[in-house]
Amino acid sequence: MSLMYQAFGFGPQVSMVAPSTCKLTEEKRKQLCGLLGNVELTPLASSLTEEQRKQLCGLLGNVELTLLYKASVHGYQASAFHQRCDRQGPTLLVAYNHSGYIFGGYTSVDYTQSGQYITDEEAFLFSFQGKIPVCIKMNSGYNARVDDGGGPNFGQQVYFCYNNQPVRYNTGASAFTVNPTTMYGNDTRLSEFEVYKVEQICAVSSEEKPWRNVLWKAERKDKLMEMIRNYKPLVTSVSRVRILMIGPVGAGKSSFFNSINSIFMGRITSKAMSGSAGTSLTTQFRTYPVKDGREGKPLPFVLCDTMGLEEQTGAGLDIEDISSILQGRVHDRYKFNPTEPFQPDEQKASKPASLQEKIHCVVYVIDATKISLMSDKLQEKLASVRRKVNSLGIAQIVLMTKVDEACPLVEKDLYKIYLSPYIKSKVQEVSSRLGVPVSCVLPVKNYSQELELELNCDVLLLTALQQMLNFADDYLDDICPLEDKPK
Ligand SMILES: Nc1nc2c(ncn2[C@@H]2O[C@H](COP(=O)(O)OP(=O)(O)O)[C@@H](O)[C@H]2O)c(=O)[nH]1
Ligand SMILES: [Mg+2]
Repeated sequence: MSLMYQAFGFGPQVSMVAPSTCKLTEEKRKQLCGLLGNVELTPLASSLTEEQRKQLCGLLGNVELTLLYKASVHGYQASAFHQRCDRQGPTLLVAYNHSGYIFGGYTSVDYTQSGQYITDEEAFLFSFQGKIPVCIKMNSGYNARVDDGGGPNFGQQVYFCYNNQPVRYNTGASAFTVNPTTMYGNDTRLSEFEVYKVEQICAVSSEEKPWRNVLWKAERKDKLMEMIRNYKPLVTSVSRVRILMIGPVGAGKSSFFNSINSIFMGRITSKAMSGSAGTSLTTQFRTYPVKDGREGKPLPFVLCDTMGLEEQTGAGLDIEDISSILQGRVHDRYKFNPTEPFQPDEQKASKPASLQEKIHCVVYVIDATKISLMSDKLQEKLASVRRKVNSLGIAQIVLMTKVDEACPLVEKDLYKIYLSPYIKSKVQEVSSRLGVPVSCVLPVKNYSQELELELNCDVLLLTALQQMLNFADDYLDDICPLEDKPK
């Protein structure tokens, strides 16, 4: 981070970009003050810790933050803000309140007091939830802000320095889906407010090395599709491996199936109903085979879609239902009753299901934007599912969806996913919350609003699917070590 020096006694700010600790000797400092007259140089110090700064930079890519304005030094007046922050390019605002919340927002467009409405698709709000900033993207079709002489605002909804007051929240506006309690503990009294200039660093630094290697090429996509087409489950009695997707409502289970189906169909499809209803939209147990193109053969896997895992007991999928599914007792289109667990058919229950009908790989589908907000109840429910799956020895993977919504850098360029320290921290967080190794967490972006396939999206989704097939093989190998293996 650069250090800015504030020259008291002078009108304009005297800024000297220097390393984050002051390296001026006392003698040099005196010499410089001599050039400026009777002034004192005090460094404008950031209130962010090094860790918080890194986390925020992680949301923005390879950037440098330079502190332009600090309310405790320059005053809470909108005019003081504009004097230092107008025409500075992209800026990041960071507010600190008396309840200990750190929150703010980013805009990629200059402040100029033009009086215009500003569209800025890159704008977002954030709030630290524990050590990690959670990003709140702007809802589509809204203006990011009005560029007037007042204090900075986001969607005319969250205002900083409003009427020279620390912060104000306007409940009438809806550009951002903000919960003031989660975002800042409903406490509008700021203890500090800072604005940073955000500059991209062009030089390739050592941090530019991806933390996982992916070949973002059409050949790689073709190769993955070929490997999946030609895959044969390790045990001959199983013709297609069954992959069960489990996760909260809205995590992207149905969308994952739709995305994989789209890739093999060569166009966007939406066979499984997906949507954003609050409670489970999928209430049936569905097993979805995927065909290799319109007239093609069925591929060697079946994706099983369940209704959501809701945190309350008596709602959503129950642990007993999951156990029945894992053991292959639930048929396609079985309609779950959230208040009553699955009742097996008497006759069928007497003979155990064949290995072909059982689940061979369990995929926990988790929304990357919700990890930090995961309730203890949901975490406990997932832990009990995991205990059950563990006891049956079934392979498990975490599919971390919505990486585009979680990180603006990734939204812009999906291929930067493994350069994003933010996504890396999310992968680590979900790994520790669910108790699965980091290597078993696969971040993806499902197709959600696109009309055409995108290469990078496909590569990521196919890599995840291929890993599921590998894991299913490990399970089959483990339970049938002596069975006939296909050549
Ligand atoms: N931006 C984005 N949206 C997604 C992604 N995956 C799912 N969605 C959206 O999230 C919502 C819920 O998805 P859905 O598949 O119905 O979740 P389910 O309840 O787990 O089956 C839908 O509006 C999807 O379009 C993703 O990776 N990125
Ligand atoms: Mg669904």
